[in-house]
Amino acid sequence: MSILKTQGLYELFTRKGPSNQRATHYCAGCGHGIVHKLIGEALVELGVQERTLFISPVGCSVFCYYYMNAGNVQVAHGRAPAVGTGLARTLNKKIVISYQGDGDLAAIGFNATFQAANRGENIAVFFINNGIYGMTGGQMAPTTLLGQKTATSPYGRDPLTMGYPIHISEVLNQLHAPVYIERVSVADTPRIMKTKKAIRKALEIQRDSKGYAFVEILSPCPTNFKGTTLEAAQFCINEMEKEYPLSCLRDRSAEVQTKPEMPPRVQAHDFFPLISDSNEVKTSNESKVPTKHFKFSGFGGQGILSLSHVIAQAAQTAGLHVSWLPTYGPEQRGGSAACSVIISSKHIGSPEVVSPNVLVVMNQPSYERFAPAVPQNGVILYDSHIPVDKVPVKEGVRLISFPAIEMANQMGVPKAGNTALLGAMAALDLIPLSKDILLNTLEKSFKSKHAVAEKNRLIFDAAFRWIKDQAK
Ligand SMILES: Cc1ncc(C[n+]2csc(CCOP(=O)(O)OP(=O)(O)O)c2C)c(N)n1
Repeated sequence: MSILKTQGLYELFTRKGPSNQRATHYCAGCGHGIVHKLIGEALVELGVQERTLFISPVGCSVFCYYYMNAGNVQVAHGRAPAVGTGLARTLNKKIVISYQGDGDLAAIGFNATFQAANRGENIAVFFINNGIYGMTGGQMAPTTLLGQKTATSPYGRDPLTMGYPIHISEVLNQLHAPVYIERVSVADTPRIMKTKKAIRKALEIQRDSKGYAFVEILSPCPTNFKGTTLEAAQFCINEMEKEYPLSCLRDRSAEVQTKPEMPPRVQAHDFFPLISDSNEVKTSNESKVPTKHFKFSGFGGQGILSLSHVIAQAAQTAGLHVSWLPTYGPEQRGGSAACSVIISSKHIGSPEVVSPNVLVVMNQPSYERFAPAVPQNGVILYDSHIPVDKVPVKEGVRLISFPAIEMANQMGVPKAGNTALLGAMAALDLIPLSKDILLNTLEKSFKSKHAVAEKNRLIFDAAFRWIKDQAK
């Protein structure tokens, strides 16, 4: 008798480490392997393998990406619904699978699950309920049965101190949006056949973009149930099913309509250059500028974020790729704010700026924090009040002192030190954009406050002239 190759899984499981393997890492009798096989087969049967993105969680199934022959993403513990939401919304016509254990889904990730279900995201969720944290050694999960002994409930789960098993399918069934919710099991062959149908249905719902589908799968964990494979399967049937009856709680797939595609305003390749067809970009003006990495930093309230925002918007207006990544402390006022901006005619991978070509700082702590990271040939534009001699910078870094705060004060708008810096940057040619685009964007940022806009324009001009005069 020959054993047929499972469809939808890789032939060899190419893993980091010594060798390629034909076996998965799962224990004998574990339900994960069976569910993988069923999903793989359904993807092939439905002809959707090429447009499927499989999200692996943290848990025993963390290595799903070694097995599933589809697009793969690995996410942080419990975050599959959040990442799935992003993928499903930006990649039209993609089938997004969120594969999660009960620790991952019902404990750390419960809120993300509940909210994604409530929004009716286009995701198929396969919830592997083995009543235990398998990967970490059999601790109690939200789904552990009353009286069940685990590593963290050695005398059995006691509802007085540990609460009751959570029925996730029933909880989600309170929500309006989900299209399909079914609880199945892989404890024996007839049950596996039903699970196959449920998996297929959830994937059909995704194929037709009909919304949220949730399949809970009771699954044996012989290692942590501390029994044989047969005993673990029997535990699923005889004990787990009493608490979690198998049933289809909801199927609205025949009534609901295909959801409209997301507007093209949000396109995947804007976020994921690595999975776009090519990294070549056609910007609207076809301009080619070298990629520039900026870091802006100062106290909250000094206008660092507005300054960087104007530059980012101006770059966008010029048809360039741009990223704007602010970071700030928890304080509403004061605290420090920093912002990474990247401008490029190519797609931008990560928005984080570690070694800025241009660092603009408005206070001493920011200088101390970021100046050492500026690489050779980089520029540091700093407000003149900052003592810079205590912190060494790399050789070949150009330090430019500019009295932005003083100038803004003298011109009667103390808050406009950021605008003065913008004028100085324009005069120093630190931004690969024309002065006109910068000024127009600055003006627009004040919306209808014409008087303020005018004052800021004057400050911009004064700063521009100041730099040019210095250069003479
Ligand atoms: C943020 C974070 N918290 C905790 C952990 C430890 N951890 C890894 S897997 C896991 C639980 C896995 O259980 P489950 O989701 O039920 O999957 P199973 O292993 O049983 O398939 C935990 C708590 C982690 N990796 N990351």
